[in-house]
Amino acid sequence: MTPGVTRAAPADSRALLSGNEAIARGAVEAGATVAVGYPGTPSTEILESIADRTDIDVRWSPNEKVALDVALGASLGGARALATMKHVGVNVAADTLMTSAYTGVGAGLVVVSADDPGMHSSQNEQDNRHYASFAGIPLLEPADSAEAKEFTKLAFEISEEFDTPVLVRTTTRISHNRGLVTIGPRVEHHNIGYSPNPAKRVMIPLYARARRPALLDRLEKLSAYVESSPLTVESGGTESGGTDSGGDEFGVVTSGIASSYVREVLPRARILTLGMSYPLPLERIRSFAEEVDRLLVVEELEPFLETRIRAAGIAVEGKRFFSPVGEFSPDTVRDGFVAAGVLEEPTIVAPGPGTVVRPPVLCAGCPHTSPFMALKRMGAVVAGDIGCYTLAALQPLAAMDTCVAMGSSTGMAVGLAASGGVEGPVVATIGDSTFLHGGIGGLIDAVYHDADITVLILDNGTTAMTGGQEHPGTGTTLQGAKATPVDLVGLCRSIGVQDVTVVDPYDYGAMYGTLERATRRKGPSVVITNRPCVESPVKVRDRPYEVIAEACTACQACMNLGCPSIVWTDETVEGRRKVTIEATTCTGCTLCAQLCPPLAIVPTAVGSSAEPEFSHG
Ligand SMILES: Cc1ncc(C[n+]2csc(CCOP(=O)(O)OP(=O)(O)O)c2C)c(N)n1
Repeated sequence: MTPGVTRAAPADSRALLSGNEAIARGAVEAGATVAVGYPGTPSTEILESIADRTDIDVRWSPNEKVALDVALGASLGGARALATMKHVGVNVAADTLMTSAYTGVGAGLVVVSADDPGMHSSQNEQDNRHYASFAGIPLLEPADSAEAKEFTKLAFEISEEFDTPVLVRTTTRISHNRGLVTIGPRVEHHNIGYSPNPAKRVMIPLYARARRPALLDRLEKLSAYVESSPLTVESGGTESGGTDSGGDEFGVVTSGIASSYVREVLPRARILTLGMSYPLPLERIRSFAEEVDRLLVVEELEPFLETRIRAAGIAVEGKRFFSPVGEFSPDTVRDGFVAAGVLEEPTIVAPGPGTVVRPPVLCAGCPHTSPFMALKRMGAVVAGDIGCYTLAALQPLAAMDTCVAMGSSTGMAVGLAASGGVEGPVVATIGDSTFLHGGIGGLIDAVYHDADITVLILDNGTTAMTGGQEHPGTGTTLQGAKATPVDLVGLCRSIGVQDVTVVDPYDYGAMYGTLERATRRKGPSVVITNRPCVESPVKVRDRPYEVIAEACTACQACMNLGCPSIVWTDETVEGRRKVTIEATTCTGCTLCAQLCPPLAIVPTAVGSSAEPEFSHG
C-alpha cells in the first residue's frame, strides 16, 4: 500500500501530489464515503493513497464491473461514491456504465478512467472520451494535479445537480506527474438516504423507454451549463504580429495534457482549453473560431473534439498535423504546429547517449518461470493472459501464443480446442487476480462443453503486475481487514472440474509431470501453482546459489530460464561463455540447479562471502 500523502497533508496547506493522489484528495474533500476500483496502470494509486482513511470505505473489487456496480449501489444508497479503473477496465464496466446513465444517481457518482496513450502498460490505447458520448454522460478532463483535485470535487456536484454519473478522464502523464495542489478541508457529505424509485432504477423496457428522453433532456441541460461554465478557459492573445504572436492568425482548442503542451510550446497563442469536453461548449468554440483566421485542435489520440466541432459547421484542422497514434510530448506538439505552418522552429533533438533499452524479464526466482519452460518443452498451444506472466511471451521462454484481454485466456483456450485446427495440448495460463477478475466464466464454459483444455492458474497470492494489490483470494482487504479467501481448488471443483492439482513451481520435474498428465486427460483440468510472488511483502528468499566455475561446461541450459541473476562471464568453452550467479539478487529458488546437466550450480556455503543476508519465507 502506498503511503497516504493526501491524508497526511493538513487542510489549507499545499502539497505536491500526483494526479492520482489529487483525484483521491478531491474525493476526500467532497465527502465521498465509498471509493472502489480494480487496479490497473495508471489508475492504481488513487485508491491506495486513501486506503488508510477511516472515514471512507476504500475497496478493491474483483473486477471493474463489480466496482462500478458497488459504487452505483452506494450512490443510490445515499453515499457519494468514486469508482476508479484504467481505460480497458471501463470496457469491463461498460454494461453498467451505459445503463447507469438511464438510472441516474442518488448521491454523487464519479467514475475515473485513466487512459494510457502510448501503451506504457496496456494492451491498447483506446480513447475513453468516447465512452462519455456513447453513454451520454458528462466528461471532465483535468490538465494537471490541481485540476485533478478540483474537477473531482466539481464532478460530484455536477453528478448530483444533473442526476448523472460523471466521467473524469486522465491520461498517464496526468495520473503520474506531480504538481502543487492546495489542500482544502473535507466537507462531510452525510448520507442523503435511500429512496426507492423502481420506475427510475429498474431498467425493464417499460421504464427504460421513459428514461431515454430524460437522458437526452439532461444532455441539453448540460450543454447549456458548459457554455457558461468556468471549466472552459480562454488564455493568450496578449500580443500581435508573426507566428506564436497571440494575434488572430490562429487559435487552438485543446483539452487535458495536450493543453499543457500547447501552452508550453506557444505560450502567447490564443488557446481555448476545455475542462469539460463532453458535452462541448459549441457556442463558445464558435465565437472563439470567429475571432481567429484558423482554428486548430490539439488533442491526444482520437479526433474526438475535432469531429464534433466540424460537425457543428465550424472549420477546423487537427489530426492532419497531430498524429492519432501514441502519446504526445511538447516535441510532437511543436512538430505539429510547424507542420501546420504556425511555428517556424523545428524540434531540436538534444544530442546525448540516451537510455539503454532493456527487455523486461520475470524477476529472479519468479514462480511463473518453470511452468512456461514446461509448456514450451511440451509444445503446448498457450492461450495467455494479462499479468507478470505475459513476459513469458518473450525470449528465452517464448511460450505464449495469444494474449488479448484480462480473463480471455480460458475462453480462448476453449475456442482453440473447439476449432479442430490445433495440434497438441491447449493450455490457458492465467494469474490468480485475473482468474477471479474474468477467467472463471471461460472455465465454466470449458466444463459446460467438456473442452479438452488445461487451465493453469499461476497463484502467486497477489496482483503482482500492478504492484501487489490484495484481491478476493488473498485473505486481506485494501484497508487491511481479514477476509475469507476464495478457495481456488474448491471453486474449480464446485463448477465441475474433476481434475484439479496443486503443484510447486520450484520443482521443475513435478511441474512438467503434472502439466503433462493434466493435458493428456480428456475434458477440462486445472493445475494451480502455489508459490508466492518473490516481491510479496514477506520476501521469499533462501540461500543464494553459485556456479562452480571449473564444473560449468558453458552448455547454457540455465540461460533458458531468463533469470536476471544468471549472467555471462568472460571465460569460454569452445567459444561459448560460462555463467555466474549474482548472489545479491538470487532468491535460491533452485530452478537453475535443477536444470544444470553437470551439476555445477550449488547453494553458497554458510558464511561464504557471496552469501547475503537472507530470510526464509
Ligand atoms: C481490464 C483490465 N483491468 C486491469 C488491468 C491491469 N492489470 C494487468 S494484469 C493485472 C492483474 C495481474 O495479476 P495476476 O493475474 O494475479 O498476475 P500476476 O501479475 O500476479 O502474475 C491487472 C490488474 C488490465 N490490463 N485490464
